[in-house]
Amino acid sequence: MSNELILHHYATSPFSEKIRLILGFKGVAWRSVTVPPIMPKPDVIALTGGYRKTPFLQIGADIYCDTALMARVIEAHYPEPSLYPAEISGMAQMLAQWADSTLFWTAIPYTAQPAGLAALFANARPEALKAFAADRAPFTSSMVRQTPADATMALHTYLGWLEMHMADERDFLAGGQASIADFSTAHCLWYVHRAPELARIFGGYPKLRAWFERVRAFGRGESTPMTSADAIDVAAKAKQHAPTEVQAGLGFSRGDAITVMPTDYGRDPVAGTLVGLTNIEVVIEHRDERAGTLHVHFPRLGFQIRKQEQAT
Ligand SMILES: N[C@@H](CCC(=O)N[C@@H](CS)C(=O)NCC(=O)O)C(=O)O
Repeated sequence: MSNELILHHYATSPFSEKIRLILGFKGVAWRSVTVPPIMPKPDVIALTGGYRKTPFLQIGADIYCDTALMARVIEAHYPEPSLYPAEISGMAQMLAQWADSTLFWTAIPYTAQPAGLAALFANARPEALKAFAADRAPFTSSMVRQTPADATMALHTYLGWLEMHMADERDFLAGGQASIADFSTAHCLWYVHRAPELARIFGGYPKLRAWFERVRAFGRGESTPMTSADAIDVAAKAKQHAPTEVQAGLGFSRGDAITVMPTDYGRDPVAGTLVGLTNIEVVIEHRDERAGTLHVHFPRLGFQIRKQEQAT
């Protein structure tokens, strides 16, 4: 079926865990394509046109990059239960943005301490570890990495804030109902949890621990494996794309040759022809020999758009 959700991800990726838990929350069946955690990723690039981050979502010949947009797309296809309940949606999205950036970039360096690396890469060969480090160095070169001391202090601070926030016995972070805030926060803590020695940091935060178990209980939905070659074939055989619009007054016109680039890290510009632009998403058309004509969607927020002649 060409409208099935195909998640391109790998098991140890925290942002992938965010989407897997959302699919569990929604009770959705999905197809699972495992992507390489480091470059080269020829089948990923064939579909995304150059975006290398993990995960991304494919529906036919539409490719959705970045979990902020993927969550919205999943919500549009499966509205219930909502990730954005009306009365808490503003707070939930602000919390989610904080978690996906600040909390995530505290959990990662906290877990990169020797005890964390020993647990997370227990079965990795030394060459694989070296290749991973070499891959991630340029990927995060635009950032100041926290030292273990910085990250431990910051993580304690943030866990303390979250614990205080739950002092009113709320079940979920933005209120009585689950929302996007819970999934954005949970994937960061999930990553730390995978390193048992470092996960002891959660000991002093009982309400947060109980909340984490509530979110984990949503599960990950029902998935069936698919090869990347089959996913490319699905794209090539798709007959149409999701409808898009280029709204007036947003600085660009349909057909412009543009690049789209994340503004935080992994700043690889993706080039294509503009086919969709709103305050929510920017969509480019990209052609690939194997996958055919794809529409690659990015969130507007957190991405820079430039006309190709301006891009350097
Ligand atoms: N803002 C992105 C962040 C995604 C991200 O940083 N993913 C990590 C893995 S969890 C990544 O791409 N690592 C490098 C890679 O997989 O090639 C999102 O929400 O999807």
